[in-house]
Amino acid sequence: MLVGVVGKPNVGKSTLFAAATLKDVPIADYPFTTIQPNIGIAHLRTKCVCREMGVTDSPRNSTCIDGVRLIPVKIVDVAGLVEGAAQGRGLGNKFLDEIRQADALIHVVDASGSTDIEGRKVPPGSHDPLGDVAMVEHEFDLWAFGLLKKDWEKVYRSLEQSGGKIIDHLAERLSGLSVTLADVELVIQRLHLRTEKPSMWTDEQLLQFVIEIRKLTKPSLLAANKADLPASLPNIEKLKRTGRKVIPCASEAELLLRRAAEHGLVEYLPGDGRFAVKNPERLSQAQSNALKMVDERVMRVFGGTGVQEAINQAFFDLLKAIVVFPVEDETKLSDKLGRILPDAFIMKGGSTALDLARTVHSELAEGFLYAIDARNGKRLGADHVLGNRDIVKIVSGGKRG
Ligand SMILES: Nc1nc2c(ncn2[C@@H]2O[C@H](COP(=O)(O)OP(=O)(O)O)[C@@H](O)[C@H]2O)c(=O)[nH]1
Ligand SMILES: [Mg+2]
Repeated sequence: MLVGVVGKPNVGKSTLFAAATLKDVPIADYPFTTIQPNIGIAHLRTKCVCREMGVTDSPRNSTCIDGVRLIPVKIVDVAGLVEGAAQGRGLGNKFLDEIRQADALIHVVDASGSTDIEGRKVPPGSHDPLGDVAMVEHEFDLWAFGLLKKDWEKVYRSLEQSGGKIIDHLAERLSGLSVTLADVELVIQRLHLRTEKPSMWTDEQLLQFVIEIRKLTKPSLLAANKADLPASLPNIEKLKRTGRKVIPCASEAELLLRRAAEHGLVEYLPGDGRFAVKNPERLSQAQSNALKMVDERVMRVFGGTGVQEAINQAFFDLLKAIVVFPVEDETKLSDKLGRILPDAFIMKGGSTALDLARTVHSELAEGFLYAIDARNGKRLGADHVLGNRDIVKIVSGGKRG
């Protein structure tokens, strides 16, 4: 699962990305390989099961601080998108290439309205961020539309002659966008498009098709950034009135807090609703003022900077992710080496006990016999759907079972 950070230029995408991927707490070097420069490791924040189970854990693939489990996830900082990107303007092609891989999007918006549609500075409050959201999404749609439209006639002619299926063609053409055959089928059904006669589809219908495909396969939330600026308040309300998921964000404040925490100046965990200054005498006047501003304009108004909230909601709400704790000893909640609750895995909602076995090790899955719910000792079958924060032992007849 990969979450993309998108938006027009100068809204604070890179600031949010930097804040989200900064290692401000002592975190182990997880074995993430082949990371591209714009892909970083952020963390999901979730209540650990250690306290509920009355154990002191020794995490390996994640971190546990005061009962808060921080689990690594990948996010990608996508190039800014401008009008005309679908025709290759600006970094358009780069943008569209990077966004392909994302399963969900954090769409960053300059809620303060202090940048125009191209991202140039204008007086705060003078630009309407609603238009920016529409522009970015429209460019994506135009690009996907272009992808289908370029040889549309040739395609439907040959399909109508050969009896081939338009659904297969569409799924194939969009596969690079992580769109599946089932996604295509669902959208076609919803729009009542006639699959036997694609030649009858109008441009509007084809555009509607890509719009629905985007909504289904790239679900997004709006990070209403620069929320610390007073001009943001009315725009945040306006954005919320669209009915979309909106999270007020102050990325710069989050970056400041994480850096201050890293240097031991404040006590702050990403996603906390407040922070505490540790040694006031170590702060310069400027640092002290900056922290005071963050407290007054961000923490007290919004109850947090919103950055961690945006990441959490992208995974938990948009992607319906769950966290599962696999263990090898269901009574001690440990692995073979005695490490308590060593791993926390993020899995797609609807994942089964067998899916978990696959995630842990392919041999575990091959020899899968059953699983055990460590909370109550109950046996779970291969297709038992796991719940959030389940603690599970896999019993396998394989070598590693
Ligand atoms: N006031 C305020 N400014 C911010 C915030 N986040 C980013 N900025 C500023 O917005 C500008 C653009 O930020 P950047 O992250 O480079 O934007 P990007 O082009 O979308 O990646 C910079 O001057 C940032 O300092 C924020 O939360 N509040
Ligand atoms: Mg940037």
